[in-house]
Amino acid sequence: MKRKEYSIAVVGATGAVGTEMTKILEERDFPVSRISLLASTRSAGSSVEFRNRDVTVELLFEDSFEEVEIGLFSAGGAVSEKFALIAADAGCIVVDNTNAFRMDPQVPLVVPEINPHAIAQYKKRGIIANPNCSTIQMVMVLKPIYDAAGIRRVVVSTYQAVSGTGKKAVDELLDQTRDVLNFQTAECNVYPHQIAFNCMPQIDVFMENAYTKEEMKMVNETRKILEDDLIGVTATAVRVPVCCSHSESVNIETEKKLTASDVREILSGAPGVTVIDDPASSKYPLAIDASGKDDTFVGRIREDESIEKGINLWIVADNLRKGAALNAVQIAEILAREYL
Ligand code: 25A
Ligand code: L14
Repeated sequence: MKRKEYSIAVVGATGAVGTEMTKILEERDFPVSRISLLASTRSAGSSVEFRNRDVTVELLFEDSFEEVEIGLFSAGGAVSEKFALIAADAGCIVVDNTNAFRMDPQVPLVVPEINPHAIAQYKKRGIIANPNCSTIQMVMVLKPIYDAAGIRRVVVSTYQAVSGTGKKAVDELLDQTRDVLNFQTAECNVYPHQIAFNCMPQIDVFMENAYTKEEMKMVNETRKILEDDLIGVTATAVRVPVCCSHSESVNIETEKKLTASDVREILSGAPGVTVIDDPASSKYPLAIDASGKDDTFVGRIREDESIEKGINLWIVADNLRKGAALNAVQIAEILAREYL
C-alpha cells in the first residue's frame, strides 16, 4: 500500500530556519505530496532545491494555505500572528517556530522526546508551538533528571549563536570580524553593539522586570513543557560570536540527591541526548562539533559542592536544527503518523 503523503507549506522558506526545514524534510524522507515555499517580496521568484527539483519561492498571501495540510512557520512573530490564524482557518495545521503562541493555554508547546502527548491539544486552535531554541536543548536534559529525582531550581547562563537572529546576523558577525582584522570600523545594523570579539548580555528586548524576553521565555516555557509551575528557573542569556549552536551552563538543584555518575547514567539512556564527558582528554560538547547534528550534547557533569543536592553541566545543540527546524519536523512526523 502506498503511504499517505501530505501537502506542506514552509513559511519563511529562505530564512536561516526555513532553509533548514526544507533540508530536514528531505533528509528524513517526510511523506510530501506537494511543497509550497513561501516568503516575502524580497525572495519570491527565487528558487530552492527540494528532492533534486527547483521549487519556486512564492509570495506569502491570504490564499496560500488552500489544500495545505501542515504549515511550518518561521518568518518572525508578526507574520505568524497574522498568517497562522488564516492558515488554521483554512484547515492547515500550523507548527509555529515563533514566540507568538507559545504561552497560549490553548496551544500545545512541544518537544517530541519530552511531551509528545501534548500534541493532541492541537485541535483547539489548529496550532502547535515550537519552543525557543535555548529552552528546547535545556529541557532535553532536564526532563530525564526531573523524572529520576525531581527538580527544585535551575540557574542557567546561555552562550547563544548569532544564527538564531537569522541570516543577516551571521553576515554581520562575518563582516565585522573581517573589518576589525583589517583595522576598519565595524558596522552595527542587527545588534545594538559590535558582536565580533565580544559577548553581549542581551537577547531580544528588555522587559519590565529587567530580564530580557529571551530569558523569560526560558523560565515560562520550561515550566509549561515540564508541566510543573513550581520549578524555579532563572536565566541570563548572552550572545557570543559563534555562527551556529547554542551552549548553556546549567546548575540544577534536585529534590533527591544524585551523584555525578547517577546523572551520567540517567542521561546516557535519554533519547536524543549524547553524553560527551571525558575531562582527562579534554572531551566535552563544543558548538562547532554540535553544528549539523541532531542530538543535544551534554558534558562537564559534576556535583555542585556548594549545596547538598546540586549538579552542574554544559549543554550544546544546533539551534537551527534541534532548536528549531528539526523539532518542528519531528512534531509534523508525529502529527502525520498519529493524528492525520
Ligand atoms: O519578527 P521577529 O519575531 O523578530 O523575527 C525576526 C527574525 O527571526 C528569524 C527570522 O530571520 C526573522 O526574520 N526567525 C524566525 N523564526 C525563528 C526561530 N524559530 C527565527 N530565528 C530563530 N529561531 P531569517 O532571516 O532567518 O528568516 C526570515 C524568513 O522569513 C521570511 N519573511 C520575513 N518577513 C516576511 C517573510 N515572509 C513572508 N512575509 C513576510 N512579511 C523571509 O523571507 C525569510 O524567509 P524574505 O524574502 O524577507 O527574506 C529572504 C532573504 O532576505 C534576507 N533578509 C532578511 N531580512 C532582510 C534581508 N535582506 C535585507 N533586509 C532585511 N531586512 C535574508 O537573509 C533572507 O535570506
Ligand atoms: O523566540 O535572536 O524563537 O537568537 C530565538 C532566537 C528569538 C530570537 C525565538 C535570537 C527566538 C532568537
